[in-house]
Amino acid sequence: MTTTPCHAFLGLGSNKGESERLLAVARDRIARIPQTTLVAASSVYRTQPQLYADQPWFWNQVVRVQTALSPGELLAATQTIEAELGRNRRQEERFGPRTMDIDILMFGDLQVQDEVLTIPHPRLVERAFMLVPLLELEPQAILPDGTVLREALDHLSYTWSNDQIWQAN
Ligand code: PH2
Ligand code: MG
Ligand code: MG
Repeated sequence: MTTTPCHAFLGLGSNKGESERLLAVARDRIARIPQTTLVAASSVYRTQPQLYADQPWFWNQVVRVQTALSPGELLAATQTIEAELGRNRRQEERFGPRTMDIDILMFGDLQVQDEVLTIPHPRLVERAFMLVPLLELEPQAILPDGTVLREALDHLSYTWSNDQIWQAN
């Protein structure tokens, strides 16, 4: 299925292997996804692990793409890149260390909920490590349900501080 070109935000995360290099490779592969253009990339952030604390700090970044793919096609392409960068979902723990995680955070104004995909990302509003880089690219970002992401981040401010998430470059 093809749709009118749509702006989507992808969240990248790595805390296993050569994370900084893996982020660069992931960006390069994302730029080569068919019918898809890499439009912008946020700074790279070093972030304290959330949900499962006993693991190395992450490297996180958000990129904006323009794509004519459907959400399912974009997901398949990003999962191929994760696998090429050494990710093996069967061997890893949920929320645990990974070489590369690529999450679709937003996809235009689309809301998707099926067995494989939920858009916007269901935990985006709880995750400063995604909100901070996303807001760097799109300070006025609003979810399809009207949630103002700047306000969502402000509500989180009691659970994270600048020493838990900081810009690496
Ligand atoms: N990803 C997770 C779990 N926890 N913590 C940080 N700081 N960054 C992540 O990308 C991350 C996490 C599961 O996807
Ligand atoms: Mg993921
Ligand atoms: Mg994730």
